[in-house]
Amino acid sequence: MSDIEQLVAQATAEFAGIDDAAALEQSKARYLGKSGSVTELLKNLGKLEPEQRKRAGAAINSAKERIEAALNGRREAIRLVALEGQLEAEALDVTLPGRGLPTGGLHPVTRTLERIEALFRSIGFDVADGPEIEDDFHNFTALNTPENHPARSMHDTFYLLDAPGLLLRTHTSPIQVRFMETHKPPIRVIAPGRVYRVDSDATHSPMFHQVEGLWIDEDVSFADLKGVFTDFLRNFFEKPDLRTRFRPSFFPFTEPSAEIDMSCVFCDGNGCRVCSHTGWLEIAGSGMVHPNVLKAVGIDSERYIGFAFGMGPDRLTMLRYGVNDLRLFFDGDLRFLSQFK
Ligand code: 2NM
Repeated sequence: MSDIEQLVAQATAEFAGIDDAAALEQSKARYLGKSGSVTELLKNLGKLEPEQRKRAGAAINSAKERIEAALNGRREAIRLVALEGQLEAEALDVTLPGRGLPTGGLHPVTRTLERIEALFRSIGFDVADGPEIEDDFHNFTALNTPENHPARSMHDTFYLLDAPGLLLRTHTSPIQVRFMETHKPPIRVIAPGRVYRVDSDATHSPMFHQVEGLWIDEDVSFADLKGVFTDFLRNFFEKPDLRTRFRPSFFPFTEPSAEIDMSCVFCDGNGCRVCSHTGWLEIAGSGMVHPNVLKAVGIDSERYIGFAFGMGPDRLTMLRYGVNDLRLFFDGDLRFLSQFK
């Protein structure tokens, strides 16, 4: 074999044994680089006779071409191996199920409030709100609850240390008071919101929710109260056969006053653990608005009369969803809250 053919064989064998791109380029330089073996041969052509130069030139060029072909073949092979490796390393299983986007949801008590609002709006009630920091007049005095009344005691009411005369509202009645101050009868309004009392145990939170309702006109009766509230409960719990009973009670702002019980939504009134085997659940307070309340807001108590009620949407939410601990609503634990999405 001539020197040139040996060079081709050597280069081809050398390339074949390399599987690294950088090493291959170094190897290429030994044959085709500035001072590579093939380049050296070409440089020496000038020393030959024209006839010889022609033949040797053709042989060297042929060798160069074959070495380049071997080089390019090897380059391509190395590139393909690298590509295979990369594809394998970056493989995606497009058949895996998606992880989903974490979406928020409304708090269960918010859902109850919105449900109550929608039901009362459907029978013509307005929905009002007001400040959570109130003054004595709107939280107590206007509601026929005088200066020395026990409900005003430090035990029940959060007073603001730096603002004498201001307190955290203990019920949403001050919303009703403000509404009556600014609207003329007929008045139909519900007042949902947060209220605050110094009280904290398994069944009492220092912050809880209330929804109060008020209907004032010339001829609103206790029978209207019974009809409106019973109808509301039947719609809220989606139980057309739900029954109510009204027991005599006392509130400073209503006369007469009544506690409202409903037939137990778990046993339909037959008696179970939830209703302490009585068949009844206490669900709201109510009554005919006291004339002193109407007088305090400038409504003619000889001409106008009406009913009011107050209920706890936190408890309504517990009953509707079967939750047995009030504190779950205010702990902010997503394992609990995300069950209501
Ligand atoms: C209750 C029970 C009975 C009530 C009274 C008023 C107002 F402002 F008209 F006087 N609003 N809500 C009321 C009456 C609230 O909660 C247990």
